[in-house]
Amino acid sequence: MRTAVIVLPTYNESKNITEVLERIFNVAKTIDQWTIHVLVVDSNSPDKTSEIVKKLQNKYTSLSLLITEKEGLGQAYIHGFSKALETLHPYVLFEMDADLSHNPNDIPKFLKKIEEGADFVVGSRYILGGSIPANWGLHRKLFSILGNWIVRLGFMKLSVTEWTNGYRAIKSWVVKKHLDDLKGYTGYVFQVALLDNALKSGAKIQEIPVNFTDRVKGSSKIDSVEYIYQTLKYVFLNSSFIKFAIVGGIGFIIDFGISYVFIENLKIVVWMTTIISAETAIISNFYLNNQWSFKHKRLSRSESSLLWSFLKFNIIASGSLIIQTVGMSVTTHIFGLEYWYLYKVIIIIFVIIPYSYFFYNKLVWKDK
Ligand SMILES: Nc1nc2c(ncn2[C@@H]2O[C@H](COP(=O)(O)OP(=O)(O)OP(=O)(O)O)[C@@H](O)[C@H]2O)c(=O)[nH]1
Ligand SMILES: [Mg+2]
Repeated sequence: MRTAVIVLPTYNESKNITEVLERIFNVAKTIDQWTIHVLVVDSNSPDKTSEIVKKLQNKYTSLSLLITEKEGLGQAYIHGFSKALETLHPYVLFEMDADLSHNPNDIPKFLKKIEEGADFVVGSRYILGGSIPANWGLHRKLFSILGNWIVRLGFMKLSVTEWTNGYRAIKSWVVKKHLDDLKGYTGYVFQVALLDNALKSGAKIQEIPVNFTDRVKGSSKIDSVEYIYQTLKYVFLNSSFIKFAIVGGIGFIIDFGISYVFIENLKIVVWMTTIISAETAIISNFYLNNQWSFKHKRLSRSESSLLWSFLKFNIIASGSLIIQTVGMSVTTHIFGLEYWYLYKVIIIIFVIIPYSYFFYNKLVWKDK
């Protein structure tokens, strides 16, 4: 029988811990094919959550406790995952809040997805059937919805609707592979970092709908301002899409710079200038994207297909040029020349960038 370990981080959850454990173990009784074990990771809660857990260990044999320093949610998960992997050899690790916001009755649905082949199951509040609490105030709703959209767009990974909710089932190999990379993410941003790492390593992600209920007892530990800052910082530093856009910007400067010097100072003919400047920008874009934007899918030098990939890159880039030429001709023909720069910016942002990002991912730096 396979083992699933539910890692339950707690900080001052003395009012919730008894009920959440009771509900988890009640559900566990109904699951035949899996052994369910719970590991509570308590960050030395002043309200003595750990004392309650110790007493409950007499009642539940599959209940472990790890007491850590108070270093944030991410650190609690890192310690909990490490301990679970070392001592319990699970096939699957669960993340779950201890404040009853996550319904233990959903556990079998997560396991079913794992059985069907998923590596990483996300409990999503934003797919059909999922929900955030109706009684949340407008700012809390906006904070949650917009936050998730910013991450989705920042990574240009629209297929994953939920980045921040910590109700997940993850195969052990995924966690093992990334535990060292995640050590720097001590707070709630750990959740975004773990999912991003899993996606980059080619883990198969599946979502199931979950209804998130507001905590009734105890208080929230989240520091919203710090959380927003850490999340935006993470997305900015780790998004292939943002890096790809920056590389495109560098390419533009190279193209423009060479054209300027060649035409203005060296008096070289325009057609030759354009070939040299555009191709230099393409080479720079290819190199920087390979080394930086798509480094998790980097094409190795020894690969005989490197040249072929570069050729495909050139074809896609030529496509951009054609789209831009046609787009500019059409828009200026219809609306006149007055605002040509506006049309150019719109075409680049809404057509060229998505087009090239899509095809580079599909044809050059293919998803694993
Ligand atoms: N071990 C440990 N657990 C933590 C820490 N911070 C938060 N938690 C736990 O992580 C889970 C989620 O934290 P919450 O404060 O409920 O955060 P939230 O769910 O985003 O916000 P609310 O539900 O509105 O309170 C809860 O079980 C907390 O007890 C920490 O530093 N250490
Ligand atoms: Mg909560």
